[in-house]
Amino acid sequence: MAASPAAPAKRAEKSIRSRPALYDAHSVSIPTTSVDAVIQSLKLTDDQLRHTYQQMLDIRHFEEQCNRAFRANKVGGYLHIYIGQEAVSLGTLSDYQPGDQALSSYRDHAHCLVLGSDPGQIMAEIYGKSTGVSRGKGGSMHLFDKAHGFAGGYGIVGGNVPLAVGIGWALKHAPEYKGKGNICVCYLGDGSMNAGGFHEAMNMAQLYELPILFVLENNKYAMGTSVERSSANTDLASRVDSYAMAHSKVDGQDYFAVRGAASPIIAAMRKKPAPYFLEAVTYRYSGHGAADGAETQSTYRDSAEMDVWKERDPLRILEQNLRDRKVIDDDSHETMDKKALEMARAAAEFAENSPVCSPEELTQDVYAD
Ligand SMILES: Cc1ncc(C[n+]2csc(CCOP(=O)(O)OP(=O)(O)O)c2C)c(N)n1
Ligand SMILES: [Mg+2]
Repeated sequence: MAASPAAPAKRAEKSIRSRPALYDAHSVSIPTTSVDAVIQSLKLTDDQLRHTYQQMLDIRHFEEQCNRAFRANKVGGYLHIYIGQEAVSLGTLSDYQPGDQALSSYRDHAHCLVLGSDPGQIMAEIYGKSTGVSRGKGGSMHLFDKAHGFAGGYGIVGGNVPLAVGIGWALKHAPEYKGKGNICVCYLGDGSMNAGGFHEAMNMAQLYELPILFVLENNKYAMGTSVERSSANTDLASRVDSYAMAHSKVDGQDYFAVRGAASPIIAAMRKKPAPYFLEAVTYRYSGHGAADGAETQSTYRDSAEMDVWKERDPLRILEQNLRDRKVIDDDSHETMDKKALEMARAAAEFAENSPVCSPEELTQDVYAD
């Protein structure tokens, strides 16, 4: 008997309010992490932990500054804010070594900052100024900084994933990179997992055993479309089973959970190249883009859901962990917070005072016939 057409119709009618709740990170099965075990096994010193916290504060203040700049009409083009997801990039890039490469989607400011790009040059790029990391021609979505191992942010959803395969191949086989133990870290959103190129890339990465850590930043939405509305199998990491790729899931709000998972994977990958798929379950506190204003209300996320996730703010979780261990206190916290705010303001000032591209520069560094 032919399948009834009722099922797809019913699926299409499903209200966004009636979807199964993925309200908290624990509704998916994620192993809990012992912070002390991570600190001990990685031998993290108090100075290193303070540096990590400073980096997270830097990302938060930088993104807030971007938001203010956007509202003041300083930003040319799109702006996608990373607030809420900070622990993911930080936890997976803390083991960066020179020669490693990272690439991400258009939500790319944090990745570039963590890798050590100059905040002023990142902000200048976001403003579209010629002092920007891509000389003002890429904007917020297309940061690029070869010197710091950032192989780009990409505006085409999933477009960076096949590129990571090329980079992974070069790191494993090209004479100038081969044998150095370098890896590629490729960030992707849940929205890229149904694109054809994603599946081709997973297959090739595994087939050729390339040193690529794929980091899925599962913030549960692709613009206004939830994972439940777009994916037949919502256990996203498990989908790379089809390609025989190793995978796991972590709590993307907890720096120590992400770092505790990523560090041993990266260490193993440096010794013996092979890909790994790490799903970080996280949440963006802002709207999809700065223009959609969905921080406080939304047509696709209800406020109860947003409130639950804001309780699990990665910055507050890291702060509490470090206060509990007496690594930071009120005074040091205030000093670090001020430093981050000043960094973000100085970056904006640099961008503000930088020139736009001259007409001659517009045709430089672009392909022409
Ligand atoms: C190939 C392609 N299709 C559609 C779009 C439009 N688009 C821009 S962002 C986006 C959502 C992507 O969501 P996700 O991958 O989950 O990343 P997030 O924004 O959540 O970080 C879409 C569909 C695009 N940029 N590229
Ligand atoms: Mg998403």
